[in-house]
Amino acid sequence: MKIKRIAHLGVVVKSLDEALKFFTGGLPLKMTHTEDYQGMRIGVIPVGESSIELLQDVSGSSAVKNFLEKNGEGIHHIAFEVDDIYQATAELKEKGVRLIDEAPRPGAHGMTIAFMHPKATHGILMELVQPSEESH
Ligand code: CMX
Repeated sequence: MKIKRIAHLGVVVKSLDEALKFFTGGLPLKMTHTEDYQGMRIGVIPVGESSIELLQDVSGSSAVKNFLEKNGEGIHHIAFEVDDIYQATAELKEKGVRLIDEAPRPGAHGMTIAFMHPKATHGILMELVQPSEESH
């Protein structure tokens, strides 16, 4: 498995609009696009070769809802870009690393993704991503 870069840091926020006042008003950054994905509103803010992915729950039952209730706003996950996500998940499985997604699945922004379980990664939710031609 080859990890190429940190693709993004996922940050859970209560309100994307409110958070942008700091991330693009306070910091000299720009949001390049938003996407509605599985009950979340996601805002992507490039930072060099990586980005910050702001995640707002809009459905009341998304994957970030529990996290926000338990922990409040903050860093939710770190995503690594790999060159071959099928090979990467197979390798991790073989090494006994607990995966949330045993098989890679379609994620936001046209990426193929797979999450490892935070109990297997020293308390950090980690995602593997592999961009496709349509990814942004
Ligand atoms: N970072 C670190 N630990 C986390 C965590 C996170 N983001 N989310 C949950 N945990 C920990 C909890 O603290 C809990 O630990 P304890 O048992 O010690 O209390 C344990 O993991 C289980 O958490 P939970 O709240 O009981 O269970 P959830 O129903 O919230 O499920 C998880 C947690 C990680 C399995 C689930 O959120 C998941 O499947 N996540 C993957 C998908 C995802 O997060 N998508 C959102 C990002 C958008 C995208 O897809 O890019």
